[in-house]
Amino acid sequence: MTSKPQAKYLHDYQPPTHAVENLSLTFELDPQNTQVTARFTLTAQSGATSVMLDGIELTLNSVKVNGQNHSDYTLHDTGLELHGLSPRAEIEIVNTISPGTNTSLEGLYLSDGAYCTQCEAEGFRKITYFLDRPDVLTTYQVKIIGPKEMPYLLSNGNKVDSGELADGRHYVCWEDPFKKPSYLFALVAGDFDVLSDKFETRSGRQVDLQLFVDKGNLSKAPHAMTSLKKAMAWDEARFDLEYDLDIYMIVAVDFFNMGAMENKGLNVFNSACVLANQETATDRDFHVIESIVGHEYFHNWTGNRVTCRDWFQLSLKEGLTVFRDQEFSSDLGSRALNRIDAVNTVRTHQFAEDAGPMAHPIRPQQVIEMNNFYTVTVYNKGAEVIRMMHTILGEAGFQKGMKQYFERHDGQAVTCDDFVAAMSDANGKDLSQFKLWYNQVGTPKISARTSYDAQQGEFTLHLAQSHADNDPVEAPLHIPVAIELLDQQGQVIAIPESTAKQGKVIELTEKQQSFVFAGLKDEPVVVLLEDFSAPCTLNYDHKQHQLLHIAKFASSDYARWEAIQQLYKAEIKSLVNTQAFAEYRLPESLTHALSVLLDDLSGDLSILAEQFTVPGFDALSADHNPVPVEPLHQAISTIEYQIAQKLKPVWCATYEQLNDDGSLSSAAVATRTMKNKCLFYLALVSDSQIQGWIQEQSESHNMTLKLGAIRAAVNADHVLTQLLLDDFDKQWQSDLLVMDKWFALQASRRDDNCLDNILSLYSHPCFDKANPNRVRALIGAFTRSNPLHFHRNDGQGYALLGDLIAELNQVNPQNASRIITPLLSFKRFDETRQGLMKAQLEKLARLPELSDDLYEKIDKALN
Ligand code: B3K
Ligand code: ZN
Repeated sequence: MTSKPQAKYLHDYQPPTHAVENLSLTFELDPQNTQVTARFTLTAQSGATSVMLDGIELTLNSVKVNGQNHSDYTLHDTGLELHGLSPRAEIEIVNTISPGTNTSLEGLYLSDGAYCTQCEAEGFRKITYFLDRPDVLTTYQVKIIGPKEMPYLLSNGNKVDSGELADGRHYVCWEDPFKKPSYLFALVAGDFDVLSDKFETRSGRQVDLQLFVDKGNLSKAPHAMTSLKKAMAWDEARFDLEYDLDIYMIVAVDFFNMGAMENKGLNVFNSACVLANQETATDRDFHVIESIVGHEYFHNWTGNRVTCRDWFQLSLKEGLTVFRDQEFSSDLGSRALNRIDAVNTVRTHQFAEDAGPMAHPIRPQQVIEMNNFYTVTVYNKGAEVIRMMHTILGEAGFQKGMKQYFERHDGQAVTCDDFVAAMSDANGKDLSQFKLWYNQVGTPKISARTSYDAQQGEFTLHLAQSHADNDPVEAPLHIPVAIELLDQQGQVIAIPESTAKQGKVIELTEKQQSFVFAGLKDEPVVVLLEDFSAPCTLNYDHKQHQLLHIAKFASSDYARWEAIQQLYKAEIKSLVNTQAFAEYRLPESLTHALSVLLDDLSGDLSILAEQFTVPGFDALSADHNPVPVEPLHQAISTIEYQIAQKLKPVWCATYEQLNDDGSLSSAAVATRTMKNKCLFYLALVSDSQIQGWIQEQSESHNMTLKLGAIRAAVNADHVLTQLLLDDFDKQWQSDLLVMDKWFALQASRRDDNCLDNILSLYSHPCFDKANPNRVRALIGAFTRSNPLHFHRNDGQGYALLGDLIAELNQVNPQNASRIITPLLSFKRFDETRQGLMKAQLEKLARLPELSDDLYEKIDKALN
């Protein structure tokens, strides 16, 4: 029986016993038997004579210290402990690894025959014995020896040598002049098509840009390259940050556990986050690619030049870099749309994490498996925390803080406290209360009450904040609350700077606080938590007429969208209560407001489409305890049907008017978004004309339109569904990334045959359980977009997921651990479902070789 995995604690942090001077690595590549030779000099920091080098699943061949064979060591399961070291010791270690059998996609592995690495967080220890921790920084020299069939042998930094070897192999040497931690190391070897370009930095340096893709995919590479150049220019313009090496490489591989990895000078990307042309990728894919390419590039400063002292500080680089990529997307595209997107992610997924067994602060205090903490909390709530600082300090103040941060910490491994200190010192602003955001757990709640004194013309806003039950922090948080006051005519009422910064932002710092607005003629309508200025839930009894007023008059697209969301939510909630689905009619006031929106197609059609997006099952389920699975689903469907039916003539007329020019301009993208929205509703009330539209649009050469049509059919369980899916399958079997869209569509089908269909797709020629993209497409889509079948009360949906997790436990622990999430929150469901979900978790808990990744989550959920 193996021992229980042990947690590591932030409060146990100890600085490293040794510093490392230059690491030289030689790789002799072989699928089963890659030899790694590591040479480095250790300098003891505090008189230590032993060092513990991390290493797992390695075969040790030899150890030398100061040129002599060294046998004074202890080999542990998790590392190599060298004893009897002089204060300065030259180490040489030779070990072997087997990339060809490494299915965990961590360390060195093969993706479709190409070698690649993934080291963050702790994958370097699967390559060689080393101080695999982010606060040990050193320069790297890498020599890669490989077969000639692999013309590209890549690593970080600059290429300094290459040549042929007598045995028919060849080699390439790389040097990275910037000190880096081991998690930023990368190696790639294979045969690729390459897209090359150049970027001239603001100071006039020429940077070579190279994008490596699987053979035959060159036509899908230009968008990622353009995105990279945009990101480089944007970081100079907005953050005054320039690229530092002479070369920047991106490699796309299909076997990858996440989106991408910011290895210094050599990013490795999931092919899904690189490859796109309009025939194979949707407008959404194009957007996501741009933002991820940006995100990884921005890490070069926020993450690589200044890195994390320890993994508990992950949000230092991730929260900040997500904030930066969100700003990039917002500056390049629509700010409101990007905000809506970010807010949806936080409210749907992060709030759920906050309310479940894996709830943790953005700076976790304890961790068993670090890979489990690349979460929506660390990333997206982390970005909200950075955004709040930006809101409090303003753009100029925030930039001053960033400058201070780089001046102090370039080349260092630091903490979240260091970041906040830089912000605070640069602005002379006390952020000590603000720092509580790094410790608090769960979603804070703001309750608002208002009163109006007609005689005095005074409007008072009473705010109270409270913590979630699972929050160890009790003291009040420093919360920026953005507001807007609208008069009866819909005009924005100016708020003096003394009450609200920039006329908008009030700072809530106490448990309860009241804010008075004087000199008013009538009672205003108040917009609260405008732009989602803090990651909190808001409790305020907005009346329907007030929400309609906001939806019509608020100055921001975001606030108008939010008001409509609240209106939908209120309808759904009351429908879940009454369950009078058959008799339900959309209220006239709401129907009218919606049809008025559709009258004007001259604005941003993407935002218009968002206004017609009814909140989904996952977003709404948080409002109920237990989650009323069937009624909630039926309530959403009923509202959607009503929107379709009551506005059918308007949807038809709108659909017929909309024509995009086939480009990727934001106007064309918006037109396609709106066209798809029309078809989504129209499919629910189909007639022969609409059927014709669906058929015709499904034949489009533009993937956004094609998929929009098929999705509409699948959602409506339209008669065309099977036919369209079969055609798609026939057309796209040679393109796995496109087939992922098809798998996701299949997984969202709600007909009775749904589960058998998913099981049969496991043997589809394009499906492969070892590939995270395929699993995410089929199973991720099933658990996310098919609540009715996933939460079937016969437990078969849970069993389908449980069985797959059991299979993946050993194959790919990270992926298994990612897809288990929906089972963890069993407490939110009725007793029957709770029992069934728990049974799956208990079954998994009994697996003979349960990975640490799964252990941590299951243990937290069950105990
Ligand atoms: N830093 C990587 C994620 C690493 C995940 C390790 N399990 C990508 C990113 O956030 O940019
Ligand atoms: Zn990142």
